[in-house]
Amino acid sequence: MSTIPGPITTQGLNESQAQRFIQNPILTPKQIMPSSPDMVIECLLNPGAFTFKGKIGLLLRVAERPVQLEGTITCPIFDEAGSLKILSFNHSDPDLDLSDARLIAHQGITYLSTISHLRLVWSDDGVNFYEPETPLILRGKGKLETFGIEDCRVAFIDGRYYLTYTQVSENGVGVGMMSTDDWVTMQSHGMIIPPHNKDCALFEEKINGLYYCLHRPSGVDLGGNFIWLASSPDLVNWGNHTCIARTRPGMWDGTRIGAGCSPIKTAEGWLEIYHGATSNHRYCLGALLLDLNDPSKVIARSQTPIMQPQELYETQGFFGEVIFTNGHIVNGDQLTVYYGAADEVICAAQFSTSQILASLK
Ligand code: MAN
Repeated sequence: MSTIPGPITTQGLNESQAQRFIQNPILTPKQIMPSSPDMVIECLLNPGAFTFKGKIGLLLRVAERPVQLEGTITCPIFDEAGSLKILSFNHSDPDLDLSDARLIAHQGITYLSTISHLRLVWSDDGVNFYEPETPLILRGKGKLETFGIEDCRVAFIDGRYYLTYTQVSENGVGVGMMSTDDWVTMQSHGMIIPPHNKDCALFEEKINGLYYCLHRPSGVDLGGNFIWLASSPDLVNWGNHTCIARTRPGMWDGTRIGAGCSPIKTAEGWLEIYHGATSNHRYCLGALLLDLNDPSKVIARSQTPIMQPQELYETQGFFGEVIFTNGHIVNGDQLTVYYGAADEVICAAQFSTSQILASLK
């Protein structure tokens, strides 16, 4: 991997580990063109990250909605043929619940307040990003993506990039997969894990002859939002599912947890950066260490977060108190974590992998 020039960083007040980029936020909604003139980008968030031909690529999640008119709230959805439809609700409607900025709840049905697509940007230094001359825009397609696609992880396996992302529709939330080797032509592999599931991170090499992934089903009544492990002979058909980490009531990861991107192979085990949230939707980052030979064995787990919302761009925004990652770049001991802050802007922070490992002891 090529060495990317280091950004200037700043350390969080209560953290020994995260060195935030001084340039944060490195991308904001104003820096990207909406997908059509009648749409507004409300949020840029949760990018997948990878290296390709000496550059760093981010696959941004771009969340848009139509220009809002006073007195109404509108939400965009695709129909199965791929045309955009706009649903409109009156603010004075007593059946309307807008208490969560991410959702529009009406008469027992929940819609998303924005619709997301994925957009590719490149960088030579990991800090300044630009769109390619021919933009790569990946939109939801078909009946499983009518509410859009979100939070893409990028894994490099056997010389090919595999994108695992959240497919959202009235049918539920599941994991889709695409692959490419040139970032021009994409091959779709369809839904690889059915609803309700998201946060799917592929291991970048086989273990004992099988591919592995982390994923996050959501239990109904029993169970919860826990991290699971599965294996596969071909990256498409997944089995041997097992729950490897549950939420810890009362702690920073008490209500929901989910994998970041691909586990990092270290001498001590697979290091996975994951998000944990409280019932108040405060999202922090922590780490899990999994056995190299049997990743269903959890060797260690962060007692306290390795990074938590504290800068203004993390505590305030479209949905405040959120640090959410699904993309990082590893360069020796240096780990650059790209993340969505307050569900509105893109930021980055550097860590030392060995320091994270030491914090787990
Ligand atoms: C969800 C995720 C993210 C989002 C967080 C915080 O759990 O899927 O898309 O960033 O909530 O809103």
